[in-house]
Amino acid sequence: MEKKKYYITTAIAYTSGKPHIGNTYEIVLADAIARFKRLEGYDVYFQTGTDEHGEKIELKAREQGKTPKEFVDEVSSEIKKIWDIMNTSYDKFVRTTDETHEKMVQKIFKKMYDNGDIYLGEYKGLYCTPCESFWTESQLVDGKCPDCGREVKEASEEAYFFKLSKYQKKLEKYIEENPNFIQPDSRRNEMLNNFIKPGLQDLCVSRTTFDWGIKVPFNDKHVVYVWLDALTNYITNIGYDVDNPSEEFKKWWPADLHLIGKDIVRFHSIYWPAFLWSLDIELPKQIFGHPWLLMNNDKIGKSRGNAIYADDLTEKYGVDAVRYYVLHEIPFANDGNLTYELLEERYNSDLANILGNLVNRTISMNKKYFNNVVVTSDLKEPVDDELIKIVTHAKEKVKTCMDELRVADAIDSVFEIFRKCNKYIDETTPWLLAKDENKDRLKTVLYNLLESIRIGAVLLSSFLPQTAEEIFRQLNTSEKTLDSIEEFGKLELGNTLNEPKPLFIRIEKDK
Ligand code: ME8
Repeated sequence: MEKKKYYITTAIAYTSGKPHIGNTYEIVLADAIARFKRLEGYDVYFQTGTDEHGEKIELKAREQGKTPKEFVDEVSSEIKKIWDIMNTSYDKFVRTTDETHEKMVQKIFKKMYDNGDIYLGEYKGLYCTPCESFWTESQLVDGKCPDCGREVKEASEEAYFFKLSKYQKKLEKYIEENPNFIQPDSRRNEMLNNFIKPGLQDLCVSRTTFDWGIKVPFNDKHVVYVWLDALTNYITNIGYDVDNPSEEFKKWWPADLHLIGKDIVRFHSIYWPAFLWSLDIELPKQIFGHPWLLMNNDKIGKSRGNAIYADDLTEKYGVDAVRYYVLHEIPFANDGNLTYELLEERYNSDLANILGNLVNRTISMNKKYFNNVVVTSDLKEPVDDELIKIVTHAKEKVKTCMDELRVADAIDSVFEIFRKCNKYIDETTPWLLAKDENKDRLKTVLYNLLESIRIGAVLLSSFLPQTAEEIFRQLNTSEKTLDSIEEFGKLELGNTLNEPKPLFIRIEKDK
């Protein structure tokens, strides 16, 4: 049977500077979803990359005495490096300065012009340079940019416009009829009620005030608006062509999920559908606007001096600890908070204690009592059934959470296994069984623990891939698939475990 496909994208990050831990959250979240889909047997294509044009980037490059291209080359590779440090399994890292992308954006612009959706006009408005956005008077908050709170300036220019207004009714109807198109619901309602229903104005899609962008193909005084340039990355990099879309494009499009932050849902759920309709292309299946990570309950930003970077954190705590924190602490629809205290607390209590200690204790006991060999017996007790029930049900729970993109809840469901195992140790007291020379019962207990840990590791592998691999290594098992946890008991009898090795070393408070 042909595998079902799953195409997932993240936002492409601005190459204006090094991405902070908030930006990094998104790629880790997407990675967990992509890995889980692969585990489920989907043919996954996971795309990420960088958004490299625009006035802000041109200015930053100038500040540093570099050409825009030199500057974006550096920042883009820095971003890619962080995505790699975080062990993210993207299939393609795209850049909007790639020639194929640039050429296709020009063709797209021309197609929209030829079909009458783009026309030449004059733009007068209030412009926020850092956000590359024009605003109307009524959209400003205290006279400032509603997105970043900075000053806006009057600007007027000859410009091309996209007929966004033409698509308003169609968009309203589409979003109302497809409640899952924009998620979570709070974002969907915000889009409908605050932006779409009050009316959509035509969108200015070219600029003449700076150079660093893709030239409008038939009028090179103009560069293409960054959001038209950026959004189309989702199709230009999978072989879209205006006249003759490739087989690759037909295979992957429509995207199953555009994973983006809450601040850019507007661009993805209003401009993007209209652009796609103009090109006569189907809409993506879902746009998910994830919440933000805050630092000490404050917005993370370089100008605030509180930016934290993933590489600094991983150096101190390890990659999987940082992955665990961001995946676990940011709930489905509300912002999450990062503090060093909470990070260290989670590290010690969840990773070092509940998980690390469990694995270490279990493998050490098996070494001590059975010389590292995996054994079992027929001696069962009701307390085993309770454990087995929780462990075998976890898969469905995790799957349900992941289908709804409730990743933090999914991790909790995996940890329920480890919590239950710890309780099972307290209930069965293996050291007393050993003392009483109740070896057969001890065999069952240790097998149940080792097998539960294996099942937990299979489910953990999408979130903490290195940790899961290390558990498999210590268990010396090749049973790592989702199928292998359908039933309890697949851990190979007679295998010799590897030496126990702590997964996470506790952080001492005063260090
Ligand atoms: O918006 N917590 O790029 P970007 C979580 N180039 N996510 C955060 C965050 C935080 N504190 N801060 C930012 C852009 N993000 C455009 C995208 S897509 C066609 C173009 C998220 O580098 C933000 O919401 O400013 C966005 O999804 C991503 O990081 C990249 O942000």
